This record gives sequence, C-alpha cells and structure tokens, in this order.
Amino acid sequence: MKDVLEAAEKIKNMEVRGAARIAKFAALTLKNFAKTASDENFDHEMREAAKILLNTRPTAVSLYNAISYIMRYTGKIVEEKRQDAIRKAEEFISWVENAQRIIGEIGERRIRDGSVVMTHCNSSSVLSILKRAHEKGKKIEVIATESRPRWQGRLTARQLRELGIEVTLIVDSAVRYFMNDVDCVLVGADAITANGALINKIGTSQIALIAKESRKPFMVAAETYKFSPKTLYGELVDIEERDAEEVAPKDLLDLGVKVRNPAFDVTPRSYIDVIITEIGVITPEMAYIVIKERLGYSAVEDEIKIDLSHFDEVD
Ligand code: RUB
Repeated sequence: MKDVLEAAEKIKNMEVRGAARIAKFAALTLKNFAKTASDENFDHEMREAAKILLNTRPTAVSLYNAISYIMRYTGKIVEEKRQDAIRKAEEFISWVENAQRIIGEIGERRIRDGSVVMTHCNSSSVLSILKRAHEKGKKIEVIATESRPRWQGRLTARQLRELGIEVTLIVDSAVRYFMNDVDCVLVGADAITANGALINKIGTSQIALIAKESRKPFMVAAETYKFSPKTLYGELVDIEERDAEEVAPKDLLDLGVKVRNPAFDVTPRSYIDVIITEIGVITPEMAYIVIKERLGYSAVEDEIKIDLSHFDEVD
C-alpha cells in the first residue's frame, strides 16, 4: 500500500495534476498494486487502494471513471481477477492516449489558419489540438492566462514555446481586455455533467461569459471519460477548495483575513458552443447520451462496487 499512498500524495500535492494525467496515473498505480495485492484479501485490498486514490482530488471525474472502470474486474479465482484488473487498467490508459490523439485530429479542423486562440489553465487535450494545428502548418497564436493561484498557464506557455507556437501570457483579469484580439477560446475539462455544464479551472466561467458577450466561439476539449455518470443520478460534482496559503501569505492570514480558494467553477451549457471529444464534435446537450451509451454503466452499480459513501475514511 506504500506505493499507493505515495501516488495519492503526488496527486494531492499536484505533482501530478490535470484531469487526464491524474486518471492515467491512478490507473497505472492501481495496475501495479493489482500485481502485488495478496491472494487472501485481493478484493478488500483493491478496494482500499481505490479509496485512497479516490480520496485525493474530488472534482476530476476522470479519476472516478478510471477507478470504477478498473474496479469492475471479474474472475472466478484470484489470479483471473488480478489479470482482469491489470487488463482493464491497461485498457483505460490506452483510452486516454487514443482519445487525446483523436481529439487533436478532430479539434485541429476547428482552428483556422492565422487564428488567435485563448486558453486557460493547462490542458493536455487542448495542447494536443494546438500541436496538431501547428504540425499541419497552420500559423496560430495563443493567448494563455496565468491561471492563479497555481500558475498552470506558465506550464502551457512553456509547452507551447517548446512546440514552436507563438504564445502571449496574460494575467487572469486581462481576459476581457484581450478578447477582441481572439478568434476562439479553447479550454479543457475536469468534468462534464449530465446537463452539459462544464467544470474546469476556476475562472473558466468568466472567460466563457466574456466570449459569449463578444460573440467568440467557446470550445471545450473533453475525452468521454470526463463525463460524469453520477450527475445523471442527481449528484453534484464536488468543487475542490484548496488551502488559503495558495492565495495569501501567512502574515495576512494571521491578521484574520479570510480566503476562499475554489479550484474549479461551473460553466453553464448555454455558454459552450461545442465539446470536442474522441467520438466527435458534439453539443453540450448530448452529454446524457455520452454518459448512457459511451460510459455504458449506471452509477448505482458503481456504488455497489466501490462504496463511495466512505470516501473520507480509509479503514
Ligand atoms: C487542471 C484543469 C485542466 C483540466 C483539463 O486543473 O483545470 O483544465 O484538468 O486538463 P489542476 P486535461 O491543475 O488543478 O489539476 O485536458 O489535461 O485533462
């Protein structure tokens, strides 16, 4: 369990971050754990490992989908279960990799030659689209927000420059100032709910609002494992609230200044033009179909497999 605890810590402290990377990393961790879990207590140990990983960051539904995909392993004897869990983890990891490649191919067609694209935070699917557009010889320029308080925009700016793409870094509050210079906005997703709302890095909804007001297309790059089955059954996506120290120095906090630090916000579907997925470019209204047909299982079944009501307590 030591490796699982270490992996969970890496997700919590954001050494591994971004919804797709978190899901892939959790799948890999669970795969390695399945190889070593004991014969006597295989199911129990797998469930404990799953809970530890799930208990790291609550908003990225990709993590939940990764874990519940693997935890649906079957088999008559332990060795069969072990092999099935390993196979399912590998399948999930391939799903992530293929989806991001296909999103790059499909999404690139939505970026016109000569475009200025605004993005927020740091999304591997967005990067895949921009990389593909650049490789196809399109001349694109990106405006990247800093994405306070954790500065993921700096990562985006660095990665884009490494690809040879023009990039301008702006402070989050300059979004409206620059919106006139932009042809489209392209962001990633932590979760898409059953009613087509987007949950992504805090500030995304303000950008969507400004894009709508300026009549600029607002596009989301989201693999289908970002869609949330639980929301179909009425559950809300938890919005992670992080430490005050990420926002304000200790001396200010010592004065009694209160800080709120939600890591994500909700963008209603009416602000979203399209969602670029690996199964095509869809509208937010199609979220229900994606959850029912693509994810193909019910949250109720999941509750039986992994008891999420005990999310906080690892026994
Ligand atoms: C990352 C974030 C990203 C999405 C999508 O937040 O909001 O936009 O996770 O990323 P954090 P990807 O840095 O807090 O994890 O497309 O790579 O899954």
